[in-house]
Amino acid sequence: DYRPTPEDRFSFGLWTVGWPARDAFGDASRLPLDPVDTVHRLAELGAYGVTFHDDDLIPPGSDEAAREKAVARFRTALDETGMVVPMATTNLFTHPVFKDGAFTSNDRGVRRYALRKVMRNIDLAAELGARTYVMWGGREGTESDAAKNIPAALDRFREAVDLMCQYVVDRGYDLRFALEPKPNEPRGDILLPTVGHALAFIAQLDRPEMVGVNPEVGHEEMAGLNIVHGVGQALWAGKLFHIDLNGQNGARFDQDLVFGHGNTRGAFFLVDLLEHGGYDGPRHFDFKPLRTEGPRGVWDAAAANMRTYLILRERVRAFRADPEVQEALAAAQVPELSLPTLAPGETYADLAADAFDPDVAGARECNVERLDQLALEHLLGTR
Ligand code: 3MF
Ligand code: MG
Ligand code: MG
Ligand code: MG
Repeated sequence: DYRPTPEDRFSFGLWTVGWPARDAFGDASRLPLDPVDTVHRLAELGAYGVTFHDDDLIPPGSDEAAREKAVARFRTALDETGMVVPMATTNLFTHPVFKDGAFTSNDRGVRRYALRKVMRNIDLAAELGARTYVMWGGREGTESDAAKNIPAALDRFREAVDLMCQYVVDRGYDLRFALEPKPNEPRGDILLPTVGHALAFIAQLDRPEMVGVNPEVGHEEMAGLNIVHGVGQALWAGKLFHIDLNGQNGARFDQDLVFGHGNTRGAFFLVDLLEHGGYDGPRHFDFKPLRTEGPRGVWDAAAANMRTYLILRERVRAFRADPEVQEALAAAQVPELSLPTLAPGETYADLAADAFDPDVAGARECNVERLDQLALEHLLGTR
């Protein structure tokens, strides 16, 4: 009956259901939520975890006493519900101080302030048991390339990530970082725009083993890219530390729809990859309930993310178990790709002995259409 349980490891950001639906053209259409209520509601719905930006939990400008009170209330809610905090992150984008970037602001004082803000929230993340710390550089970018030296910005980005890794090591925290790529919005162009850019950046760090990626479905699709390929390459590189699931309809503004609302076929193949590709981390939803919705719609949407994931999980399992699919996969030579191109003991010199007719191979049928229709029919629930 698609009822989520903590074993499914579904998590939500406080900022998702808590989004008051203020956008670039309109005022808030909903009231803000109390994080404590959010933890209780999410637990009732079957989630296991909740994530936050520092400012989601501790309203900016809070004094020490208000900060401690907010954290204590949140901790009590976690204890009462058994909810965990698998991930935390920093808001380095709302306050105007970050308008030209945080780690990559041209202003050195801003960069130093951003690092202090991150370190402070890393302490809280570790205290609350988080194992992943996400870095989304929403303001690290440009509208005018006259105003930013990109290689210098990447030097500063690397300096910041290296420093934060050093901080975690020095403190002895059991925490890894996950960079979240996004091509644009709020900046015209954002640094580390795709999973591929982020993976290449990680290779340049002092401690690459401590840093992975947090791909978001909608972010890759905004760039016109295939999220299954991005997540597949992250998994292949051992870098899928976390994931932001949501829905998006192609290359346009960041929609943050419910998971599966948008590119549903992509969602089907993504669940197949997550379930069968060796990812065992949280299934984290980073979505926004539609601005049209009130309190009922907000929780309908939260539940819909998990229900859709579970439906798709059932569908991909049925797809894999279907004997006709097995046969169609074989007919499309899908298992053959897992065989190394050279046999054990062979060298490239052995290739010369092959009797191979490219014209015959060129004329072979790849049998993709039947397989793809079987996938679609499983997705549509007709098989
Ligand atoms: C923006 C995002 C961010 C990140 C978050 C870190 C506000 O498009 O996706 O959400 O996910 O900052 O997890
Ligand atoms: Mg996003
Ligand atoms: Mg998004
Ligand atoms: Mg996100």
